[in-house]
Amino acid sequence: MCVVSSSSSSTHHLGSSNFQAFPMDATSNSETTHDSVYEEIESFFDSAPPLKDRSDISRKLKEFIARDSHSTGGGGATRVVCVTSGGTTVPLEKRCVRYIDNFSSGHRGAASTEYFLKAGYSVIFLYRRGTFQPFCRSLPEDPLLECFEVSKELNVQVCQSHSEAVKRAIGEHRAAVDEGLLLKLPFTTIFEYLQILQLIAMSMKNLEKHAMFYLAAAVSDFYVPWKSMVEHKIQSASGPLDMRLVQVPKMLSVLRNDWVPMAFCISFKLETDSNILLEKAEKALKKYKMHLVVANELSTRKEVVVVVTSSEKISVHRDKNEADADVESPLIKLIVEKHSSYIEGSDY
Ligand code: 9Z3
Repeated sequence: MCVVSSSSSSTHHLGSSNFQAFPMDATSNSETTHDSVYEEIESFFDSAPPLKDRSDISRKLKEFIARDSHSTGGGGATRVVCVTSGGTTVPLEKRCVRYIDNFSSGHRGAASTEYFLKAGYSVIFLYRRGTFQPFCRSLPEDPLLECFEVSKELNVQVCQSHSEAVKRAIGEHRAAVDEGLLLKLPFTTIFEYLQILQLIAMSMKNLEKHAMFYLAAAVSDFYVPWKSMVEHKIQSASGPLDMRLVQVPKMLSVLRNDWVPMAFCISFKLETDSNILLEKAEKALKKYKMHLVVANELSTRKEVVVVVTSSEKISVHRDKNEADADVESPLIKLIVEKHSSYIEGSDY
C-alpha cells in the first residue's frame, strides 16, 4: 500500500488523537465492478475542491504540447513523458492545519526527469511542492544560503566551491525550460494531484504511443472526501478522534483504459517487506494493465529496482564503481528501450 503518514498500519496517531483508517473490506474491494470504479472516480472529481489555477494549467499544457508537435513538423514524433514525483497529502480539515502525508523525497522523479531530457524526451514534471527538483540534486540543502556570498560592496556572488554546480544547474534547467522541453507543475494534496494528472492525460491523448506516464509519485490510498471534511481545525479537547478514511479510487485503471489508452504506462510499487514486493508488483501489472511496474523496497530503493513486465523481471542496479552514479541512469535507459519497442510495435 502507499505510505499513509509514517505508519504502515491502518491506525494513525497524531499527538493524543487516534485516526483510524477503515479500508473497504477485502471482499467488497475485489468484487468492485468496473461501473462502480467509474462511479467512485466521478464522485471523487465531483466532490473535490476545484483547482485554483485550472485554466492556467490547461493553457500551459496546450502550449507545451503544441510547441512540441510544431518542432517536429506536426508529425508528433517527439516523445513526451509525464513524470510524477513526491507524495500527495490528505487534508483532514478544509481550512487545513493537519494532514496525512505520503513518504517520498522526490529524488527518483527529479533524477529520472534529467535522464529523460538527456534521452530526447519532453517532460511534464508533476511534483510535490518542496521536493527535489531536476538539476538541483547536487546542490546543498539550502542553496541560497550555502552557495552564495555577499561581497564588501554588497554584491551577491557564487562561492567558488559551488560555482561549477550552480552554473550547471541553472544552465541545464534554463535550457530545458527555454527550449520548451520541461514543464513543471506543482501539487500538494491528493485532490490537486489527480485533477492535474487528468488534465495532463487529456492534453497528451493525441500523442498516442509517443506518450509515456512514469508514475513515481507516492499517492495516498485513503482520503477524507471533501464533502464530509470538517471546515475548521479539529479540536483536541474532546479527546481521542475516530475518523473514517475512504479508499482513493484506482485512477491507474481509468488512466490506462480511458484517458490515454495508447500511452506507455509505468507505475511503481513500494514495499518495506521484500517478501511480498514482486508478488504485489505482478498483481499491479495485471490489474491495471501497466506496461511495466518498477518494484522497489524502501531501504534499498537507491541501489536497486526490479522492472517487472508480463514476461520478465529485470534487476537494475546502481553502478557501485562510480561515486555519483544513481540507479535512475540505467533504469531510464532500459525504459527508453522498452518504449521504443512499444512504438515500433515489436513488443506488448
Ligand atoms: C515509488 O515507489 C518511488 O520509487 C519512491 C521514490 C517514492 C520510493 P524518493 O522519492 O522515493 O526518491 O524518496 N513510488 C510509488 C510509491 C507508491 O505509493 N506506489 C503505490 C503502491 O506501491 C502505487 S501508486 O501501491
